[in-house]
Amino acid sequence: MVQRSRNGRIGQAANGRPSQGRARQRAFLIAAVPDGESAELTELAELLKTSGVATVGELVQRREHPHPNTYLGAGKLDEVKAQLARADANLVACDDELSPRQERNLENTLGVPVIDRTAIILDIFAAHAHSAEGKLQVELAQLEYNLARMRGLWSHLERLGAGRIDGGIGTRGPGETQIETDRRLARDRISALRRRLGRVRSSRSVMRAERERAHLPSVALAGYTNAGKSTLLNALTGATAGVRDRLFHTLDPTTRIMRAGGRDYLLTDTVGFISKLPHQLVEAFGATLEETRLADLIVHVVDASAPEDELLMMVKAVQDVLNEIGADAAPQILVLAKADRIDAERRAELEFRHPDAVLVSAITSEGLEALMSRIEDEFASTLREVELLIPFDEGGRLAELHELAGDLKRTETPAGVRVTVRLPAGVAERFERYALTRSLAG
Ligand SMILES: Nc1nc2c(ncn2[C@@H]2O[C@H](COP(=O)(O)OP(=O)(O)OP(=O)(O)O)[C@@H](O)[C@H]2O)c(=O)[nH]1
Ligand SMILES: [Mg+2]
Repeated sequence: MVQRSRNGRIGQAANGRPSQGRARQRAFLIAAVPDGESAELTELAELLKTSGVATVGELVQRREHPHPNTYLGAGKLDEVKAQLARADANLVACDDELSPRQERNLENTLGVPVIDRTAIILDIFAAHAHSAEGKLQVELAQLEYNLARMRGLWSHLERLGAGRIDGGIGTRGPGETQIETDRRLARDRISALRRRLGRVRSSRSVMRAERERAHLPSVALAGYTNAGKSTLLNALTGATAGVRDRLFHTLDPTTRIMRAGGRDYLLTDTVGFISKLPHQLVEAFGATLEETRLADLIVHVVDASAPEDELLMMVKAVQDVLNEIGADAAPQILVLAKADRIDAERRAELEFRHPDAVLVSAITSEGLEALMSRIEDEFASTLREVELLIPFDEGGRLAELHELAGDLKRTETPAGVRVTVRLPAGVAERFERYALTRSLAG
């Protein structure tokens, strides 16, 4: 249930389930879309459904840019107003992030609470966060979002009488005098959250595990939300990461060892992306996104059962976020998942349009072997033969090298164990301080 509570946060209703029968929150969707772009609002409806809100109507205006004051043009707003009454909507949901001014003007004109795409996504993240770190990251993003819109929020909601939707968005609000206090409290809380996140991060178990296994080549699964990333992690490593047909099911990273061709790799599944991913989330989830940024290889998973234009849109949205977080330098493999859902014609089309991609299905196991070989090949193409001298008191390092490569040569010398081994370039760098010589080897 999307609702804004007393301090301006948006959160899931206590039971987290959509209500039965006629939905309590019935949203009318609006969007301003430039010519040539898809006018489909199915994803926004899906996001709302995830938050337990029903969709009862929609209106899309074709315009190059949203109106700076009212998002839609005046004529379209009249139309929306008439349709709201007919559809018996008690909430308007906008497919873009609104400026505080646009949001306020829309509410004044339409007479119902207005919520934007960012608030809806933040709401879902809040409901799906489980770990301490995840919860802190979401709260930070929500506060950043709300801080910008505190001014004047309460008084105009009171004028609207939004309280008539009991328990719905903006039902209660302190008076205008409360605003400055709220803003100060929000800023204090943001600093406190940043400090706590730093502490949680440095002690969290994932990070410890990472440090212990930092010598292994790392592969990050990245992709649009609901693409099938967690399912693929499970299929490739025998893990039991949570899988569900809903948006943003995974928020916390899970890392498992994948064994392929006699070598071990670290495979990490993490939060999914979406188009217009709120920048507040990208910032707040910096530590989580680090897993992707630091990976040696990115496996980009996309749902092959989506129509081609949607598939391209999702690939681009993911690419944009990868660029934004600085994860665009690592090599990538494109994986077309859910192959069991497509017919022969679409299969041929995909092979033609995406010749470098690997088609997989976690259900039939199709393509999993091929994907593992592709991952091996990516690292193999950077293999270097290195000669290392491992001191006797660093036996742990020798064990690591055995995990990395079964075919190493070792001889004992008075100074330590001399090892000749072929390592992927990125991994070899992590052993640089033991290097005796280094030579290129195909
Ligand atoms: N038919 C079919 N369904 C799949 C396949 N892989 C995943 N799914 C389904 O797709 C849905 C989403 O799968 P997840 O693995 O949770 O997707 P995700 O990318 O981790 O999603 P988020 O964590 O929410 O971003 C689930 O209902 C899965 O059962 C597949 O190969 N074939
Ligand atoms: Mg997942």
